[in-house]
Amino acid sequence: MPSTAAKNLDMQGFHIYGEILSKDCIGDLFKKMTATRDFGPNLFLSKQEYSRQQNHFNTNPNAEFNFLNQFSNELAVVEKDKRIDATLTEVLGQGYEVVIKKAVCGVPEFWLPAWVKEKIDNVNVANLGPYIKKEYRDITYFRGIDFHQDIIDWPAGSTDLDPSTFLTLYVYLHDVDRYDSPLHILPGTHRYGSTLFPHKLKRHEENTWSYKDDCGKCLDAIDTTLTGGPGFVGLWHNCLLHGTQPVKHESEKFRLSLRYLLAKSNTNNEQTAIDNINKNIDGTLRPIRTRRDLDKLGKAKIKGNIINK
Ligand SMILES: O=C(O)CCC(=O)C(=O)O
Ligand SMILES: [Fe+2]
Repeated sequence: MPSTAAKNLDMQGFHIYGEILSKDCIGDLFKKMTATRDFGPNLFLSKQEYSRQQNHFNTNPNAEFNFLNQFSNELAVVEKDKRIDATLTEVLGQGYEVVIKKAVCGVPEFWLPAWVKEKIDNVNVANLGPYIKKEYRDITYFRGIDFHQDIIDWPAGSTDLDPSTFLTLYVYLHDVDRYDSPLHILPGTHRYGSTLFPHKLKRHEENTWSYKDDCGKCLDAIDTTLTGGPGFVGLWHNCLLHGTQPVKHESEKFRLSLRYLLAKSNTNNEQTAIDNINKNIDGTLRPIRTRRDLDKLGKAKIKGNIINK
């Protein structure tokens, strides 16, 4: 019998554990993380430094250049959690892999230089990496990201692993309320598999969206906001639509969270829950192309933001 978590991933495309991790351990980690650098306007390049760059590529953390590497002991509270490990072992099988783990930072408006505000105005993936000083790009900084699927980063040929098995695990490190750029997820939208970004979404009531895939199939989804406290954990399928609005606090508060991308190992040939979940998906799981919003330099050529409307 599949566990509740596996059933939720199948039926809804996500599973919420809630605030399951030790508040003391998470609080300690958060304190250490925030003490390492001056989280604020000083993270940004000058306009002149920015304009010397050729493109917007390679501005995200990787395995080696990664803020989380200094916290491997503290991260045991997540990585050795028996409940999370049980789900991942059931869904992805023994020896599941961490494709990438990173810290994600939701940036408040007052950090932004005026020229950056102008550049990201109405951009749907406000990944601030290209505007951040190189030494601080070991974290991903967002000013919100429009509804997307995490498979957006993994078109065919981009990895040796099988992206249809990827799951994203998010951990909140402090209280995340509706103004702290909480995640918004659209339950059930994983069912159409991978579709092209920007997605075909129309709001027809305050909280209800109609979602069309690239073949014309249509479903309704209720916008679900993941607010929660320190140690809150959520897990979702690579094709689930989700996004964030910018931090709306006018205080100095910013959001710092953990994001793990997990995968079934190539050496695991056993049938696991993810294979059953993916059998119920009516669409492509190995997209050739995932987005049409970027130009050759990786800069946004299509503007307009759905989640902020
Ligand atoms: O934390 C954010 O604002 C972005 C969340 C997200 O969708 C991601 O990291 O994939
Ligand atoms: Fe995402």
